[in-house]
Amino acid sequence: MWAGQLPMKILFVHPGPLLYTNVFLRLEPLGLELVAEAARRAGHAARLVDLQVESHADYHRMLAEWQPDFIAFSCNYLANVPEIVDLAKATKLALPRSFICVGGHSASFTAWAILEHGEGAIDCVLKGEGEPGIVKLLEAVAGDRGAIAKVPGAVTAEGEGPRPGFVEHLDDIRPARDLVRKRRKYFIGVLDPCASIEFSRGCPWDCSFCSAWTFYGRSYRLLSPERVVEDLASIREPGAFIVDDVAFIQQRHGFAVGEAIARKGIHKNFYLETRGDVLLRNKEVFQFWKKIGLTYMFLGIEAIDEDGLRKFRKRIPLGRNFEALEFARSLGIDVAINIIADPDWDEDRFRVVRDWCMNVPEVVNISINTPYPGTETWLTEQRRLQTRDYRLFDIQHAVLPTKLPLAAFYRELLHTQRVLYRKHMSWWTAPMFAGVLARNLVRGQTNFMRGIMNYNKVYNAEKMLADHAEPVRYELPLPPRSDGQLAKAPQLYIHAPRGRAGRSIDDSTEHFVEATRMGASG
Ligand code: B12
Ligand code: SF4
Repeated sequence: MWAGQLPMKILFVHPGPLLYTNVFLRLEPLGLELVAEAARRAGHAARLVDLQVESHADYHRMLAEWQPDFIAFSCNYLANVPEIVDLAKATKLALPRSFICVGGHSASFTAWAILEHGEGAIDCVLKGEGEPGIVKLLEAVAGDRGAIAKVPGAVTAEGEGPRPGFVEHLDDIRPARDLVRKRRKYFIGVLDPCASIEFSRGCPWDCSFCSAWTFYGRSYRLLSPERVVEDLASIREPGAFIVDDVAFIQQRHGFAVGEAIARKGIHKNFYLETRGDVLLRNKEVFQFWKKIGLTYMFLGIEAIDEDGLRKFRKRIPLGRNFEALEFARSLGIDVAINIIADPDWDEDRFRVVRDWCMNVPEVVNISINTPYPGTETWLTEQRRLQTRDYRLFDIQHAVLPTKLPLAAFYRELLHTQRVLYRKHMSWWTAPMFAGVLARNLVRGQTNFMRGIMNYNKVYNAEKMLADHAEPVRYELPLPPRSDGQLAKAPQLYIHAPRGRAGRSIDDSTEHFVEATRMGASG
C-alpha cells in the first residue's frame, strides 16, 4: 500500500548546479514552484529543496525528519539526469513506501530511459506542463493506483498515459515562491538578488537546434497584465528575470504589461531574452521597457558569418542581426549575445571569433553546438556522438567529434572564453557597476562576487577533459536512425500541436513568424 491517503506530504526537489550556475547566474526554480502550488491547492502539504543552493545532506535530513509520501524531482536539464536517478535510488532505499516522480523539460523527452535508469526506484515520469498533470497523478496515487498509468503525460512501468494536457488558463496558476528557503541566493550578474517571472509560455518559431517549441507543441500563450502585476508586486527582490523564450513577440502585450507595471508604481531591474528580428519589429516596446527598468538583454545571434548562420538555417539575414545589435546598443542597456561554437572549429576559426568578439561592446557567451533529444538536430545530425554521458550535455562540453584534438579544442575554447571574461570583468567593474557591487556587498549579497572568484576553478581545460574520462553509469539512448527528412515534428512534440488556434498572436505577428521560422514543423 502507498503511504498516502489525502492529504499527502510532497517534497519537490530541484537538482544541483550545472557548470556555470556558480559563476554567472543561478535562478529560482519557477517551474517547480508552479507545480508545487498546484499540489498545495489540491490539498496536499508541500515543501521544496533546491539543490542549487542546498546540499544533498540537507535533502537527506529533510527525508528523515519529514518522511514525505511523494517526492517530485524537476529535470529540465539533461546534465542533471544522473544526479536525479541516484537520488531517487537512495530515496527509495530510505523510504521504500514513498512514490517517486520525475517531471520537467528534459525528462519529458527521455521518459523511458529515465524509468529504465531508475531500475524500479522511479515510479513515474510525468511529461509536459506539470500543473494539471500533478493533480491527477496525486489523485491516482492516493486513491486508485490502477489509474496511475492512465494519467495524461504519465509514463510508468505499466505503460504510457495519453498526451499531457495544457494548463487551461495561465492566469489561474501561481508559483509557491514562499517554499523556496534561500531566496537571496538567486542572481544574474549584478542583479543580485533576482527573482524569476513568466509573461508568456511557449514559442511560435521552430529552430532546428531548440526544444522549446517541440515541448509546447509550437503553442504560445499569454499571461494577462493584471496577473503579471499581481505576481510582480509580491516579489521583494529588486531584480526580475523574465523567463519567456522570446520576450515581447507582440507589441500590444508588451505595452499592456509594461503600462500596468508603471501604473502600479513597481520598480524593478529586468532581464529578458529575445530575437533580433523581434527587437527590430517592436522597437517602441523595448524603448518603453528601458524607461521602466529593462537593464539586461540577451539576444540570440548564434553565428557571426553567413555560413554559420546558414547552418542554423535562421531566416534572419545577417545584416538584420547587426542592425538589431546596433538598436540594442542605442537603448543604453547591457546586451549579451550567444555564439554557438561548432566542434569542427579550428584555431583559425576561434581566432576570427575572438577578434570579432573583442570588437563589439556586448558581453559574448560561447556555447557548443549540442544535439538534444526533442530537437530536430537530434534526429538529423549525421555526425556520431562521441559520448552519451548525460553530464556532458550541458552545451559547455563537446559531445560531437571535434576537428582539433579534444584537448586543443578545449584550450582554444577556454582561451576564447577567458579573453571574453576579461572583457566582461572590465565591463562589470566599470564605474557604473562599481557602486551597485559595493551596495550589494554591504547588503550581504555576495553571489556575484563569489561567482567572479569561482571562474578559474570552473572553467579549466584539464577539468573539462577529466569530465570526459569519468566513468559513465547512465547513457542517453541513441537517436532513432534518421532518413535525412526534416518533417519530424509529430515525432518531437510533447504537447499536441493545436495549430494556429494554439497561438495567442495576431495575424500580422503570425505572418511575421511564418516568414522567419525555419520550417521544421512543416
Ligand atoms: C529560464 C531558462 C534558464 C534559466 C534557468 C531557470 C531555472 N532555474 O530553472 C537559466 C538562464 C539559468 C538557464 C540556463 C541554462 N539553460 Co535554460 N532555459 C530556460 C528557459 C528559457 C525557460 C525555463 C523556464 O523557467 N520556464 C518557465 C517554467 C514555468 O517552466 P519549466 O521550468 O519548464 O517548468 C514546467 C515544466 O517543465 C514542468 N516541470 C518542471 N519541473 C517539474 C517537476 C515535476 C515533478 C513535474 C511533474 C513537472 C515539472 O512543469 C512546469 C510548469 O509547467 C528554457 C526554455 C523553455 N521554454 O523551457 C531553457 C532550457 C530549459 N534551457 C536549456 C539549456 C540548454 C540551458 C543551459 C544548459 C544553457 C547553457 N548556456 O549552459 C543552461 C544550464 C542551466 C543550469 N542549471 O545551469 C535548454 C534545455 C536543454 C536540455 N534538454 O537540457 C532549454 C529547453 C532551452 C533550449 N533552447 O532548448 N536556462
Ligand atoms: S526562437 Fe528558436 S531558439 Fe528561440 S526559443 Fe523559439 S524555437 Fe527556440
